[in-house]
Amino acid sequence: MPLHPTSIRPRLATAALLTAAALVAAGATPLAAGAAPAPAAPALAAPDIPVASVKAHLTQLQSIATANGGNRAHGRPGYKASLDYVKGKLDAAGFTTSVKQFTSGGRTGYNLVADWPGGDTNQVVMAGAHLDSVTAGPGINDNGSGSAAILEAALTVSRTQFKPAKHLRFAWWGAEELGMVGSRNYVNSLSVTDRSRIDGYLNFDMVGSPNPGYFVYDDDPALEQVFKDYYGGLGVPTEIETEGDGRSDHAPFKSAGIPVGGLFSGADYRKTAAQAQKWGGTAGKAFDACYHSACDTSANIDTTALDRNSDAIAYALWELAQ
Ligand code: DTR
Ligand code: CA
Ligand code: ZN
Ligand code: ZN
Repeated sequence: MPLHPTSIRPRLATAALLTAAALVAAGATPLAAGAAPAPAAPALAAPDIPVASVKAHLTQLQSIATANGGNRAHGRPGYKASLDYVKGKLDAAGFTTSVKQFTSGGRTGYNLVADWPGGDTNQVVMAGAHLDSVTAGPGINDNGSGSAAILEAALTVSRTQFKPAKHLRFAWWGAEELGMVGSRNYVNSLSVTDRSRIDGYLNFDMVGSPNPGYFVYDDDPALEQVFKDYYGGLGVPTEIETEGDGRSDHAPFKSAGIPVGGLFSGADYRKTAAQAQKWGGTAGKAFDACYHSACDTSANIDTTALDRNSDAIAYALWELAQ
């Protein structure tokens, strides 16, 4: 049984029931007499994601920006160098990677999709983050943070040789800052059947804001709940994400009828006094005062928020995919 009653697409349970019913209708015995059903493998607890490893990826993304005119924007050399960095790590860890090229604004962009071999490809659990920055700066919180967090989650899948029942897929999107171009391109490229195979898409766009809030997308009840469970266990209160509805790469998935969820630590909105009470930080100041600016550097990260959100990502993947 799924952990949560209002689960994302409970197709497995439905399929199992239909199969059993069909067997009974055909006069077959679903189980040999006396044979006990194979016990379900015990669910593995999610691993801790080392925040130092996530920060090491951010250091690399910062260096890439510095070496390429100060940004990692769509159509600029810093974007492709970022993609090559992430792809190199995933290839070495045993992922099946694919780079899809597209054109936007007369410049070439790329999505990177990484599949972890195994699991039921009719039940895909997907995590994504945009890898492009704006041209104004290196984009370390927006969105090196989400990119590095899901990269380290993927590398942890490999390190632990996680063998989930469902199929895991990770994606790094190009040209989000031009209007979710890469993710829209990807969703448009999928057949109706391939779309229906995605049980859930989790989006991580800004998860290390320097004056952080803890926001959970409320688009799908089961995906929302898994993050609330994680934060409930930490004793950290969360709020529903309202700042970015439709403003990131989950939007094309949602429009296509795919359940979406995600985390967000805040952009240019200001933290209220009530939020500073429960989360700490500075009331009256933006969650990320360097949003879309040159100062969105590796100094523009709250390590605690990055750590919690990285661990929450692993928790959600391990819960949803087993
Ligand atoms: N990260 C911003 C877009 C954005 C603003 N608020 C939210 C909330 C949730 C996700 C994304 C956003 C950007 O890419 O510019
Ligand atoms: Ca951690
Ligand atoms: Zn942005
Ligand atoms: Zn962003």
